[in-house]
Amino acid sequence: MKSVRSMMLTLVLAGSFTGTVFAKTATVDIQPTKEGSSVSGSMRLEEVPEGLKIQAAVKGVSPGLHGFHIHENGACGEEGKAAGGHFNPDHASHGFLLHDGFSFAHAGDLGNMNVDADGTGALEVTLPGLSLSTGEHNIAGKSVILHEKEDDFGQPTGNAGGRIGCGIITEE
Ligand SMILES: [Cu+2]
Repeated sequence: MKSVRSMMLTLVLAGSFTGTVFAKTATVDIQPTKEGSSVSGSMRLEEVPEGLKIQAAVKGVSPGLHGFHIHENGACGEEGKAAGGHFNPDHASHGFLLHDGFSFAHAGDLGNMNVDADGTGALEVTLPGLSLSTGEHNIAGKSVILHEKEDDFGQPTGNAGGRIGCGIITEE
């Protein structure tokens, strides 16, 4: 009995150790979609036990709320249109993922980035269920889009207008 117990303890310890060492991370370099635009930013993503931790910061953006989403294609061309629609593997309607979950929001519906009078904005959120490694909610290689206008959560995509910033989620 004693040896079985110690073996189980070893397995548990090995599991948590592995989880710590191999927690996946990714970064995004947010670039302007149009020449002459001052928009820039970065984002860091990290798998944590509660989900996927996202830390984003932008600058050179007009003050106010700007829709901020994960889009389905890992591409930023054509003024951001190449990124395609919102990442939406569940074929859900548009919403706010943190509040509405995968059944009532696109998996890419991060909501809005609030930009201050000095043109900078930051967002930090942990989203349960998103991943950089496995399952249908894996967002590695997808794109991040910063929109011209506020996401008002209207259908079908939040009326956030043009795409002013874009970057690709790149695993480290
Ligand atoms: Cu979008």
